[in-house]
Amino acid sequence: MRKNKKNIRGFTLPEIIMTITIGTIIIPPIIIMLLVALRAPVVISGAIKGNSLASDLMEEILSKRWDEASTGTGPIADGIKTLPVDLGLEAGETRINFNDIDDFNNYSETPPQNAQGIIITDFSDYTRKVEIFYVEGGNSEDYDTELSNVSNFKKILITVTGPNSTNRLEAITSNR
Ligand SMILES: [Ca+2]
Repeated sequence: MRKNKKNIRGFTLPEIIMTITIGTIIIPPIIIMLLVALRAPVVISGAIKGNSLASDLMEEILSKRWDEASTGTGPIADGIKTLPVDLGLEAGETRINFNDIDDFNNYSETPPQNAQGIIITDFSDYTRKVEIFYVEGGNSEDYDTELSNVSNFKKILITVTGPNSTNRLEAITSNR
């Protein structure tokens, strides 16, 4: 019996050589590109770092009581609120024992520290500054004008300055 060789079709030598040649040219650059992509460090922009530093500090500040005189049982009366000229830390207080929001007024740190006063690594060229002041708030919705008298609203303004970025974060807190 004779096999019909016409139906048995393999690759010719020129086809094999052509395939190997094309593979040799195309595949190495693709592998190199993949390796470079996998080894490339993740670059986080200065603005994102600044935003993260601002958010962290805002969270810490908001966790404090509204005023030195606040007891956690509700709003306090005007007569015992910290006067605008006295907004800031009380005698003997340092960062690790700040206990109310306005202790952070005029606070500045370079490099940034965490709530325990420990320097946050990788942010040595960043500065965080905080301003706290009374605003009208409420129905007036004036959250930008600094008042010279007490009110039921304090504004927190955080500015983070980095080598190539500036981030500002604001919040309003009410007498609680
Ligand atoms: Ca305090």
